[in-house]
Amino acid sequence: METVFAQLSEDAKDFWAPRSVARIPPPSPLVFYRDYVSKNIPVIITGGIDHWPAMRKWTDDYLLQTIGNKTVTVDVTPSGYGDAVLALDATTKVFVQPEERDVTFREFHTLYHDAAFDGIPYLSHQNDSLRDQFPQLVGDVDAAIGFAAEAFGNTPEAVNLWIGDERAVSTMHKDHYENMYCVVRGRKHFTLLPPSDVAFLHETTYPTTRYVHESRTARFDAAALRPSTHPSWFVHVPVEAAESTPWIPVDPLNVDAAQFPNAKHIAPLEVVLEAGEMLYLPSLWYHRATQLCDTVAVNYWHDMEFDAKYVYFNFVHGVATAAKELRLKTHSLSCLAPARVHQAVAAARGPAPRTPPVPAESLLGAVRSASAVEPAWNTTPPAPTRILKHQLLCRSLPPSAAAQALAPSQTPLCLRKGEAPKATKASLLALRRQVEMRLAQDRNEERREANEWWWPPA
Ligand SMILES: O=C(O)CCC(=O)C(=O)O
Repeated sequence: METVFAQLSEDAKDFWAPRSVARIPPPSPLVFYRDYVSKNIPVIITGGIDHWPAMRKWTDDYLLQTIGNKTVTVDVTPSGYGDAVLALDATTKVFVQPEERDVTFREFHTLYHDAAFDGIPYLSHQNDSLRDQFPQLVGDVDAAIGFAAEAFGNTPEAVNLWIGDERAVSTMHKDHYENMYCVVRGRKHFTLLPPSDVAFLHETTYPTTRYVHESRTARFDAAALRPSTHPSWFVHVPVEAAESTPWIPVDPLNVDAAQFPNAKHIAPLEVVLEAGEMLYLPSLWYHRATQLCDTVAVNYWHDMEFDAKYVYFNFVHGVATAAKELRLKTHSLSCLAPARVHQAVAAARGPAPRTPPVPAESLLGAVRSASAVEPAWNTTPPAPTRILKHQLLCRSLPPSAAAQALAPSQTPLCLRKGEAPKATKASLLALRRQVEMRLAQDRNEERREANEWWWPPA
């Protein structure tokens, strides 16, 4: 299997993914679409945001004066690595999110410059943070990058503000967004890998946890707090309704070859984005990001097109996951940690006794009502394909009682990347799979042809 993935990676390098990221002046929408978006290739655009008032205005003094008293959400971590895989002990790894603190921008500024502060603050809230938390600054940047919005065929779904320095790192991950990332001040460093490298990144699903500083533990159940490797920081591991997050444990800049042998095939692209430049970071590309100094940036996330690349990526992702599971199953039991032995024994025993099948009709009903409810992210009713797309990506769970009853442990909503969307996606896909299985069992061709049930009723 490894040779097949290695061949895919070679082919990607030979025929598609560039060996370096080009710099171009602002293109026309047509050229941008033809040469980059449709090919899913990153590019840096120079001179595209020189006209932004932000380029002149966004000094510390101006920001303090304009938004100093505004409440902002700051991500704080002991190590600078928020949204990252963390080893709690020799056998337990978790996906850890940063502690979120609501403070005034002035307080953030003080913490950020305070060498004695016990933590690394990064203003990286996402969730449309520029438009949502900083309306006073919105007029200082363009509402969208014109040529890009036209090429993508939509307006930005989120516009985010990022303020941090070289201490903060966003670890390797991918997004279902087309991303236009603009540096206003400072320098940003990106490490990029094409989606075709998915099999080399050892994606694994980890329990979802969050950092908690010792000064803020009072609101948590002590039994759910685990010590972290930083003496004054804990990790909150929820006991009930635990969620899990698939994430990449490989750091492309510091590969642990013993733990992650497949990562030897990666050849990351490294990009330094200077002030005034913007990176087109194509959807599904894996990326790690940090700052090389004090940096202020704004990015625009646009819905991606769910076309052939999405379908092929899902297939390769699925094959990579299956190959990993197969490798685990065939691995000698004596080499496995106790939990794995447990899993392997359970797998060897085969599936649990069948429970009576849920009638296809009630599953169909659940899916229909899940599809029919308009999601809450937009006041304009989205077109049916948009609903389907969002359900598949699960940025918002249709608040259908039926869907929730079938997936009781999953929490609705979440704009934040890497959180509940995955869980919701899993629940909808699981529903769909169950329905498809029942339909196949029934061999009811008529019902099969009426496959539109997956689409919301007109
Ligand atoms: O700037 C960062 O720290 C992360 C950016 C990122 O992951 C994104 O825009 O998708």
